[in-house]
Amino acid sequence: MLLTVLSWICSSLLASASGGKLPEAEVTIEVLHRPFLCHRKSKYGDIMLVHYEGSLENGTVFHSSRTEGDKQPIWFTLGIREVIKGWDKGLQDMCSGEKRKIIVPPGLAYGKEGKGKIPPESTLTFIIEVLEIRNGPRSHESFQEMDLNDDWKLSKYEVKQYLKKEFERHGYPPNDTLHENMVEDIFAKEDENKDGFISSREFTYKHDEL
Ligand SMILES: *[C@@H]1O[C@H](CO)[C@@H](O)[C@H](O)[C@H]1NC(C)=O
Ligand SMILES: *[C@@H]1O[C@H](CO)[C@@H](O)[C@H](O)[C@H]1NC(C)=O
Ligand SMILES: [Ca+2]
Ligand SMILES: [Ca+2]
Repeated sequence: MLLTVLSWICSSLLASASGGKLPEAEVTIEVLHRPFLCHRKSKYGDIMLVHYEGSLENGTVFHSSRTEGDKQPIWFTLGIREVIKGWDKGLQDMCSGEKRKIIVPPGLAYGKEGKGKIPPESTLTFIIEVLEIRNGPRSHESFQEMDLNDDWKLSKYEVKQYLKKEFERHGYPPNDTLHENMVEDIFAKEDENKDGFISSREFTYKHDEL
């Protein structure tokens, strides 16, 4: 999906933006429903489709994906700070169909600033229902899919083929210039040892942020 391609490109920026560390309060997790069958559990780098409702300490709901906006569930990538830290921490090991209540301290949510309807220093409660879990762009499976010649590294050609395919799948017209620019961007960020390939180690998320 295009979104995941873009989040792949942005992920190293997002991961490095999280700044200094203080001892932090933890997320409280309560499992409200867990399906009998669970084929896989969510892990860092997965993309997840969820419905959620968020409320303040006094019970006021500040957002509900089922009733507000376009009423659609949202996709996000777990573990890359695309969402608040409390979600990255509190939504691991979930099954498709599982429902959780998580209580997130301000330090793992919107902190001192708050955001929109959320006042500064708010502890937030979310009811989150997972509808779908897919391999994210950083998964082992994605790497294997991209590594056309199975040599455990990605060449520029392989990354470009992947972008082309993803854009086509989303109905975008072919644009060689765009894809080449994106490939250059990706290699500038991800090919750390500058050998012209992205190794599986370079490809995998660095998890030390969490
Ligand atoms: C709950 O807190 C929010 C933010 O401080 C406030 O706007 C809202 O009026 C409060 N609701 C109730 C029922 O106290
Ligand atoms: C292709 O992408 C380039 C670079 O992003 C852009 O400038 C150009 O307008 C695009 N061409 C088409 C036909 O969309
Ligand atoms: Ca390869
Ligand atoms: Ca490399």
